[in-house]
Amino acid sequence: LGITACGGGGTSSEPAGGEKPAAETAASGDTVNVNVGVVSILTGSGAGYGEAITNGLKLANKEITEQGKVKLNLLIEDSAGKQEQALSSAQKLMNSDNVSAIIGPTLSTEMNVVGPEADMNGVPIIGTSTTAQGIPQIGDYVFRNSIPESMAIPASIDAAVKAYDVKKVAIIYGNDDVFTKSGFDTMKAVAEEKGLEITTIEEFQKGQADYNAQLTKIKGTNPDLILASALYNEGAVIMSQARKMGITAPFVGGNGFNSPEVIKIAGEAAEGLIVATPWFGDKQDEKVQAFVEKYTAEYGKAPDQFAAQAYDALYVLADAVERAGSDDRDAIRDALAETKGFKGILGEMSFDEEGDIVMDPTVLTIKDGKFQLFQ
Ligand code: 1QQ
Repeated sequence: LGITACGGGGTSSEPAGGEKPAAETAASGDTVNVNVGVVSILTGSGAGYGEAITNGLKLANKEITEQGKVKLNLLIEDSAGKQEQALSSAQKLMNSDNVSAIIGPTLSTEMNVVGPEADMNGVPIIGTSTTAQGIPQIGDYVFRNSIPESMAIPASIDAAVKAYDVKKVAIIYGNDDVFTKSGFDTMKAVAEEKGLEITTIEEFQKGQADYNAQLTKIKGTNPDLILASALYNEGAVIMSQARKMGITAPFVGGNGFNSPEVIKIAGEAAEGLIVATPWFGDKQDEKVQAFVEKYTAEYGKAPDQFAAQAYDALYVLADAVERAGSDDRDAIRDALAETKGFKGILGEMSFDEEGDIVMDPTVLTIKDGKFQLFQ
């Protein structure tokens, strides 16, 4: 894989002398005891993503601890969805808490600053929800188990074009976020590739409340389909305002729309939304249903894609830690890179040579207030 000694792993956080005493590495017998940092959105806009992610991680960790092969101590930090806070949280985890690996952060915008820092420090980091172009390519220590927009968007647009007579599309996207911009790039490229006419391209910013100007323009161009690249807060409001204005064209959304928060906020206006995701909670699969049951019993609501991806990610990490047989950052990174044919609740996944996920998405739609198979 051509791994260089870049950063070398933990130079700043290991005790002087390099090697940790065996007693610190082994909890009891040969159970490897590892500190795992988590950077997630726990407060503010986007906390719906972070809540699902941390719930998924905690549930997985409970089971992993019970199985007793490795012991992961989760140290959870709030990024509030902000780049600077994500970075300072990660620095604290790496430099003071001596973590062997990091799960998160939630947004690609955050990963764009945290990823290079983790890579420089030689700390393996797994994004469980980051879908922008270029995330695993940040460096050898950066992985993700979330399907990139570049794989999901073609699948959802393809399904929409097959189901409806689509010739003209309008695009709306957030121009101040790494993920929403990347999703837009893919949407535009796919539309062009398919020979669809792009009637208008509209932009918005995080936290915007009024989309009247953008939606009026979209309505005037009478598209057959609207492609939206947004996080759930903005995305849901865009859908409700569109329906209130009498826009009836179906929406295709990127990863930001894969949250039940969209249904909570937009209600009926969310009906008909088309997305692509590796997670389908009603899949007739023993492992999936067991997870749904356990999660629902624990948290009083069904898991979403973000919970499922986080749950699988912690198992992928636990598996790598077990194979590494130590808390050494480099050894864990190398074991992670060798993850092939891992069977989780999302299905079977592998990391490619860049640390990106290899897995096919499923196309879903919102029907009767619920994500269902789009067919
Ligand atoms: C990203 C995303 C967001 C929707 C994560 C919550 O996909 O920032 O990459």
